[in-house]
Amino acid sequence: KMSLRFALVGNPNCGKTTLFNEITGSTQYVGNWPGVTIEKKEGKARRVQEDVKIIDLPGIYSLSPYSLEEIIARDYILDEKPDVVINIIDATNIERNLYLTTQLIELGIPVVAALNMMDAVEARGDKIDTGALEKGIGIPVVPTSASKGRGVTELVDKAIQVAYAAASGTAKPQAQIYDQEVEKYIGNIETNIVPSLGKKTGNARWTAIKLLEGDEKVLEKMEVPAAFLKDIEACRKQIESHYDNDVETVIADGRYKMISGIVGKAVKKKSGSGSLTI
Ligand code: GDP
Ligand code: K
Ligand code: MG
Repeated sequence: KMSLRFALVGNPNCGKTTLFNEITGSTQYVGNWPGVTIEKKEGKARRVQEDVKIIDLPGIYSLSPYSLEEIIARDYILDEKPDVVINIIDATNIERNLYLTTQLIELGIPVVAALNMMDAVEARGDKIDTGALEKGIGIPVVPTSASKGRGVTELVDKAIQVAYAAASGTAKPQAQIYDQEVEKYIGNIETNIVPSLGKKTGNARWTAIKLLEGDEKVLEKMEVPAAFLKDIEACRKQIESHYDNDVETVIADGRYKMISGIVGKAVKKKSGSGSLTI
């Protein structure tokens, strides 16, 4: 029997608090994140044999370091290393919500998705093929309706399974989701620069992507030497001239392209209710 820690991550209004309450019941306590007035909630999972602590991270749309909420969530995941991140996806807004999912997966930590608000999807007459979604994003997906208490036990059980699998070292290699041109530079930085950096943060691939994106927090944290900064800048210039666009946009477009491919396969909207009708 292990002591586990799961972090809840999702866009604002995806049902995170409802799910947190449903999982933890009356065991929760509320404080603040150090130095800021953003609420931090923790609790223990009910109805499970294992000792599972649940942390509610701030609602965010992305893991870029532009808002306090994003920085808190990202730093918690990188520095405190929860055993599993439970990513809550608002199924009625799946395409937008999956943007954060692609970034969480990139961190290389165990992630389980809660496909929440499935009752609302069903009420509209839409269908989501969970299997196709799992295959597309490469992580387990559990349908839930937090406000109706549905799927919550299954979700926590799945997260426990994933935690055990991760502890036994059966993690899969990450999918390459960007164009060959972009992957070439990611691979280059991952192999030639990341291993030589004194400090470590995240996994090597994630760090390489962040360096390529010019993520200031990561550049700062890693204390990247000037010679490497020059090499990274050269990679950025190559990408920018190849795509005639800035690197951040090229990388974001890679994520959007992957997401729309997955959504096209997994979501069937009721006839007449949208452009995704198949
Ligand atoms: P948070 O901002 O992510 O913490 O979201 P909340 O838990 O506050 O939920 C936002 C709204 O969605 C509230 O009105 C909830 O009652 C509602 N909600 C949460 N989960 C579900 C669900 O599974 N189905 C439906 N229909 N509504 C939900
Ligand atoms: K809310
Ligand atoms: Mg909330």
